[in-house]
Amino acid sequence: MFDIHYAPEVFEAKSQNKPIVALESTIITHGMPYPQNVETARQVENDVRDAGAIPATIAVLSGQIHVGLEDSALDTLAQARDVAKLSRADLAACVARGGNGATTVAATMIVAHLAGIAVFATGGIGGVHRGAEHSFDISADLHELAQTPVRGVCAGAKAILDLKKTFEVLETLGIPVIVRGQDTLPAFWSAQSDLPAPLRMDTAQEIAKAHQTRHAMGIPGGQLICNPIPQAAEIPNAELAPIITQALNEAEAQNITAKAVTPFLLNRIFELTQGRSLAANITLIRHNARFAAQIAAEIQALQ
Ligand code: PSU
Ligand code: MN
Repeated sequence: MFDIHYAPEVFEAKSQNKPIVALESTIITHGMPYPQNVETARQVENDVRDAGAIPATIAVLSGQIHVGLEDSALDTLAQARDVAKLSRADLAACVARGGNGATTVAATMIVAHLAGIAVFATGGIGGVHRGAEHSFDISADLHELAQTPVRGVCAGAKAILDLKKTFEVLETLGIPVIVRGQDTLPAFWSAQSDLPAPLRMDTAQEIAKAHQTRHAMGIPGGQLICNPIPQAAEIPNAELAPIITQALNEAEAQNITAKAVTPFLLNRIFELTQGRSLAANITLIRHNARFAAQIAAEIQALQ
């Protein structure tokens, strides 16, 4: 039906019980322009290695599920223009048809779980879009976190979303939202939002323990760890808010819907900030990768 192709270093890490961090690939194909996308993907993998774990970037290539992408596969993916954006709804169809696809947070979690990987890193998760009361646009990432036992490190939900509604839904779904080292939720490109942190923990060890306890109690689903962007790299909320509003208005005027919404907004904000949003995005994903590696190592140590 399907098989999983492991990159050699991931295969070895699995057999030696080394900590592994899964990485999504939609950020490469739909979240960043070429060549920054491929450069960032490699840097992020090296950040995971430097922090003591093995990176496993996940994608579907010619119908085969890849866990860990070798250089040539990553290059192909980063430059290809016909790569599908895969979430829970389309992952299996892409495999069945022999297609190429990049995995969102939701699909990355599904594959990570199949591969026995406990932790993933991303930039920002999907969530409840502004105006969701009309569009019903709520990312499948949220329901995935509720049911699949993989822990994710992000810099918050992307600030293009309705953050208040996003965190309400996370609470409704019973997903622990843990903020690292501060009492407010971060807002992706900004270190601070005006929303309180549902839970605060300051070390990877505490987070790993919370994970183990949930698992031991038989509570299904994952955990979301919000790791604020380092202050020096942030774009403050006040500065970004009018730009996000402009991008949202343009999306509405151009009738952008469904899967196209997030990539459209990220690209417009990149243009409107003259690339500053991309620089911030690169810093935060690298920061998340390092913390995810520490959490993966702590989980491994507890087992
Ligand atoms: N984080 C980024 N850039 C991205 C994404 C996350 O910094 O492009 C992707 C992730 O793959 C996430 C997806 O799962 O956007 C959410 O898309 P949607 O809102 O259509 O569910
Ligand atoms: Mn959506």
